[in-house]
Formats: sequence, C-alpha cells, structure tokens
Amino acid sequence: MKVWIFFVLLVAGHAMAAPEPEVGTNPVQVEVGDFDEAIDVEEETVEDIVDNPCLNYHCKKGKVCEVDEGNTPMCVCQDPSTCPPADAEFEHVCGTDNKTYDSSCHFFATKCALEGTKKGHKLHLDYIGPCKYIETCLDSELNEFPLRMRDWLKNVLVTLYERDEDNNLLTEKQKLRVKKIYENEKRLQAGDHSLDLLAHDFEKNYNMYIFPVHWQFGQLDQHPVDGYLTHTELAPLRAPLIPMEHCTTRFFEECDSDSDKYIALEEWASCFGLKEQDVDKDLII
Ligand SMILES: [Ca+2]
Ligand SMILES: [Ca+2]
Repeated sequence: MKVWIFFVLLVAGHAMAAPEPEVGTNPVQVEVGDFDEAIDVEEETVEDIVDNPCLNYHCKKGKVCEVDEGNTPMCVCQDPSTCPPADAEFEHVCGTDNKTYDSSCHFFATKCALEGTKKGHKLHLDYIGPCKYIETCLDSELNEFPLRMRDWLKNVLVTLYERDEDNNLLTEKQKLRVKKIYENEKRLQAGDHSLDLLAHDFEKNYNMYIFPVHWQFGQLDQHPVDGYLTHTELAPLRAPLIPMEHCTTRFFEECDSDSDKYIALEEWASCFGLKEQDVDKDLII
C-alpha cells in the first residue's frame, strides 16, 4: 500500500499543473509515512527484543519508546529537540495552526505534547513546505478543481498500468479495470487540456472516471479501512497538493458535506461528480 501512495506522490509533483505524469521530478518526495500517525512495523530478531524491549515496540508518529523500571516498553511523546534537523526547506511542514515546523518529526512531537487538549485535537499537518500565503479559492476556481483532479487520477492510473510490468503497482483486479480505460480509443490522452475539454470529456466518457475516483479513495482509506477518510488519511494527497493548488483545502472541506469531519465514500464520489448510483464499495479493490 505504502508503495502505491508513494508512487502517486512522486507523480503528484506534476499533479494537475502538468497532466503528463512523470516520476522522480517532484521536489516533495515524501513517503506517506511522514503523515501517517499509524504504527510503523519493523522486523527485529528475537535476540534484539530480549536485549531491548523497545526494539520491537512500535509507537505512532510523535512518540518514542522508553522502558520503565520494570523494563516494560511504553510510548512517550518525543522531545522535538531530538528530531533530526531538516536539511532543506522542503522538509518543513506547515501546521493547521499556520506555524512552520522544521520537519514532520517536529510537528508530530509537538502535537503529541498537546495530546488531550483542544488545541492538540485541532492541530493537523496542513501541507508540505513552510507556511505561505495561499490565495483564497474563488467559487469559479473551486469548480475547476475536480475537473483537473479526475483527469489527473485517470492519468496516474494509466501510467501505473503502463509501467506495471512486474513491479505489482496494481493488483490483478485493478489492472483489469484500468486495462479497459487504457485500451479505450476514446480516452483523452494526458496533456494540458482546457477546462472546457475536460468538462466535455467527463460528460462523454463519464464511465472512465468512475474507477479512478474509487481507486484513490481506497488508497487513502487505510487507517482504518472503514469507508471514511479522516484528516490524517487524506494528508498524503492533500499535503503535497495544497502549496500548488490553492483550492485544495476548500475542496476537501466542502467535500465533507455533512460536516462530521469524515469524508465518506458517498461524499467523495459526489464531490468528484459521480452519480449516486455509481458509488460502489466493491470497486475499492
Ligand atoms: Ca478510514
Ligand atoms: Ca462527512
């Protein structure tokens, strides 16, 4: 799973700005783990575990393992000063408190220290890079966002399919779905298309967009897999996109149409223009 999203992030650099996806040119090459508050799993040998109970004990982002007097491991908040210093500006992250943090490590350590407080509950990693002025997203621009995003998702999938000889970027079932899109002669080729053309294509080739929209949801809905996206689950897509696409925040905010802080599959599909009858949990494979 991680690999897929990582790949998508690489492609995300070009994102919707230049629809021809290329790998490796994104300055924001961040693994999804950087936003992932879930537990990291690492393998250690039995001897290591006996020596140090922390070696096989996993803590979520912002926490580190320590042992108590009884040599029992536990997770405690990481002191931000123990985070490795950032080597470059793109390692900085901007929090929803509009403060720039040196790195995602510094951010999550700070968030951990605020655990249990209202401030801590509201604090999320907003985007990659130092905080900057982000233009207000106008209504007219907001409508353009899903047009480009859908086209981009489709192109990402087609690119994954083309490159997927033996590196299993897609499962067999996913490949079958994408194959249909890939082989469809009417498919709009990746390129810098006008919004009119994108809108026209969505109307004409609507069916080609159904799977990509579901696929992206499935990529993000991982912690836990429950048909809802939390702010944290959305972060791998949102965080690199916000500095490049100023409507990102507003788009995902409004996507949560019942304002319960979760984006349900139905809400997701609807904000990408899919019809209610085309929302299908079984497409998330
Ligand atoms: Ca979820
Ligand atoms: Ca919701």
